[in-house]
Amino acid sequence: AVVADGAVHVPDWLPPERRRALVDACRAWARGPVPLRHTVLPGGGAMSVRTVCVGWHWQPYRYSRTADDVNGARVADFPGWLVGLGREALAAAYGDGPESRGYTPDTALVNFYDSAARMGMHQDRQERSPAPVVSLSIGDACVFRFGNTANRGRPYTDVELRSGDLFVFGGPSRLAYHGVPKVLAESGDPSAGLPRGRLNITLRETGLR
Ligand code: MD5
Ligand code: FE
Repeated sequence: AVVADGAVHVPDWLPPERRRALVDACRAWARGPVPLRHTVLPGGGAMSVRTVCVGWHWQPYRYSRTADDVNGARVADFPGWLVGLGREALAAAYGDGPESRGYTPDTALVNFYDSAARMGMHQDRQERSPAPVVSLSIGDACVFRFGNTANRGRPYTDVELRSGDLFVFGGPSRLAYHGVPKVLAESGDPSAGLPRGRLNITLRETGLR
């Protein structure tokens, strides 16, 4: 479904065996070289989600190759198969054109939500590339709030994201405010291999080198 110009929700896109494979890959990244942790914001507060990054390390508010705010290690390389997954995702959302074939994401942010975790309304503006963001959800469902480009408040649209759902944010939607006000505990997907909680993987082009 097209939620806004450039924002496309494809429910149940990822089949169960690919959900499990992504969960396994995320578990391996969470073991190192940089551990899954609550990112600390400049004001001193810790985010309620736990995050691990691949390719480039996101910290508020810049990308680096090393996790200077965690253990100083260089983040895991961005694997070629994840570029392929990003291109498949863009083709599913927008069609198999030059934009999909040329998509070359170089960072993945892996966010793990327990049932109490939230993400406040924000824009993703650290990337220098205008390329779309690919979002994959696995495990418990959530309420995803898709807002406008002007401010954190209304108008916004609440969308339920469930296990296997794909959401692509491009074009005019790339800089929309968005957040996760609620995880739907125990709404899960036993086939995904996650005992509890929600996993979200976003693929992005940083535009850095
Ligand atoms: C999540 N993650 O469910 C969301 C899904 C993040 C984050 O927000 O920054 O890690 S990605 C949603 C997203 C990304 C880029 C643009 C827009 C939404 N958008 O224009 O609405 O953990
Ligand atoms: Fe975001």
